[in-house]
Amino acid sequence: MAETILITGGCGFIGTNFVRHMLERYDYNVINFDKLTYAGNMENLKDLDGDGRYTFVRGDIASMADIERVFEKPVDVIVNFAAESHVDRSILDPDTFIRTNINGTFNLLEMARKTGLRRFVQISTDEVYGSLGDSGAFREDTPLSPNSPYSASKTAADILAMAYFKTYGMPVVITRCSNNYGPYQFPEKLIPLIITNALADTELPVYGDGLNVRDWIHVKDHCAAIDLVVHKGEEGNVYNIGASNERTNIEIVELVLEILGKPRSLIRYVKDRPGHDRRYAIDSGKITQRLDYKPSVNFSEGMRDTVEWYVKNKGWWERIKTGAYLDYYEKMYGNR
Ligand code: NAD
Ligand code: TDX
Repeated sequence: MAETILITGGCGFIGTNFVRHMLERYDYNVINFDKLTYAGNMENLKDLDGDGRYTFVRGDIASMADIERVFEKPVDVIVNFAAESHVDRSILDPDTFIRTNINGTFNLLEMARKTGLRRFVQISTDEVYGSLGDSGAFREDTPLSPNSPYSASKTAADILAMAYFKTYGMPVVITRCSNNYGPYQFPEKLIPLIITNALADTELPVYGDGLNVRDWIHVKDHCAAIDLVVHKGEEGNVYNIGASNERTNIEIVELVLEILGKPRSLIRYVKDRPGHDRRYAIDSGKITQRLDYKPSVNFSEGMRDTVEWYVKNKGWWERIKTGAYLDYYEKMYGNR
């Protein structure tokens, strides 16, 4: 009988791409468990209606009653994407980050401890390592040093998950990936925000001096790496995931402008993010050597495809940008 994989947060950016990745390649029964916060969008997976291997359950990982409902049938593998994921929102309102990212992960670990399962994959982030200077890259043994309420909550979840491996022998594996880009990313994040603002000929807000560095990976490569970890990762291990594409933020903004043929005059330097991490860079040596990981998307091609996706799927982001998102945008950027 096919195994059941519980994917939490499957209506978000990476979860959507991962649900598709798994159904295209395997025969798992996939349960997508999602609270449908502002960031969750059922429209992303509408075409899976009618696929007998796919079930959507609306639920909150911070509610044990909701989790119990989904565990009425055995679950073999959990991949926990569900999280509040935006650093700026964590600065405005940290509450939900603690609730979902820490208490939610705790609930899933507790349920998995009671029922037993084959694998628990905790999707973490490179932000748990803090910020780098001009050189070097994060390795799995780099000390954890988070700087935002978001990254602190993700760090707490990682430490808890690893404690469940050490104390209860739970089959936990953790992944820490760098900044993702690609289709279905919510337009509050740098790349889709810049693309959609540029398409609408509105200002492109760049924090501080625009020289903070992020290390970009296409979401497809991230999903392929998680697939490797689900099937071949070793219990009790952390795997960093990246694709060696370090860019300053201003380089990213200029690249989007060039692809779209829009003017540099749209750029507006605004007040910096408090506690803004200067540079991230990921050393993916461990997953490359041990699990044969190799990213496949060339950065400039991946960026062109991503811009094209937002051009072709205007309706998807326009619906988002006209709803409650407008209030957030005003609160966030109104007086910067
Ligand atoms: P996202 O914000 O696009 O999606 C999050 C999803 O989780 C949404 O569908 C939302 O409805 C759901 N969710 C939120 N709270 C929930 C709750 N309490 N119960 C159930 N569902 C809930 O996020 P994303 O960018 O797809 O990130 C997914 C995961 O990957 C997160 O854990 C994030 O920390 C991690 N990550 C993201 C990146 C990145 O660049 N986006 C990089 C590294 C790691
Ligand atoms: O309007 C903006 N202007 C700007 O200059 C926004 C939204 C961002 N920025 C800068 C801040 C960062 O240096 O761009 C960079 C990227 O910002 P985000 O897209 O908000 O991503 P980041 O803060 O790096 O975090 C992301 O990567 C790690 C994800 O949102 C996290 O979920 C993931 O863990």
